[in-house]
Amino acid sequence: VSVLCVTVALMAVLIPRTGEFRSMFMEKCKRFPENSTRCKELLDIFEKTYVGKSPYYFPETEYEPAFVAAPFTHPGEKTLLWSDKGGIWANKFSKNRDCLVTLGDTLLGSLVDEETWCGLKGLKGTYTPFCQWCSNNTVDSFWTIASIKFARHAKGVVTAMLDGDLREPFDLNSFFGLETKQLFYPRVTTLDIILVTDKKGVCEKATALGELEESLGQRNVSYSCKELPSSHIQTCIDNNVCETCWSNL
Ligand code: N1C
Repeated sequence: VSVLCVTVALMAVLIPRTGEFRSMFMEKCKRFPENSTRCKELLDIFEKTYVGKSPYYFPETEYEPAFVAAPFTHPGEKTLLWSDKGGIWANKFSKNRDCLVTLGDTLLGSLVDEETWCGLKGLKGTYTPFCQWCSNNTVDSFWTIASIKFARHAKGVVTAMLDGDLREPFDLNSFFGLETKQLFYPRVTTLDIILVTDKKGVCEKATALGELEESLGQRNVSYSCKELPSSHIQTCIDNNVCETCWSNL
């Protein structure tokens, strides 16, 4: 690879994407009419978190002001967690109706869902291409603190949708794994696991689920697990059925 190519690639990577990031943030924010007058203020607070700083080894606590400015306002009883491809069904199930709420449905979560952002030490602006090259970066740190806070906001019976076609439907080291560790009795009474699959007996087979049940038990949180075909979930969405989609089974 010639020196020229490396230089061009490096320059492309170092071009700030501030304008794009700002317009995306403002556009998504305005989808929440109750907050539309505060979008610019929220954007300033969010940018202030990382602009001019290194993208890596980024402490989660830096995002605290953003969560103070845009705290979770949904009822904790409506919390819907997910992992991996379970997220596809969780998001379909929660979107555009007054039923359960995923982190991606909340104001802050939705603003940065599927986005990448970071700063560079001593430079202005928002960058995107290299933000996630190292661990504990601006993006991972955001999802870490957001997941912790979202799970701590949860109350009563909490639901989680997981991909039941995987041999292990989740990893304890995932964001979902981290969320489960924030569930404590009496604030949270039960974690209802919904395994999206056409198969039967997956609840009993997965080692990770056994470990989850045990860890919840240590915090006096009950555990339940059900296998549900995606066609059944789709029927519930089509007929505007909420938790009775599985609680009546
Ligand atoms: O590690 P995961 O997901 O199992 O965590 C999912 C879990 C959910 O319950 C959410 O509440 O953590 C929360 N969450 C998000 O809502 C979210 N939206 C987008 C965690 N991560 C989220 N993302 C991005 O997907 C983010 O960039 C992160 O790195 C991935 C996590 O996907 P996963 O491993 O399938």
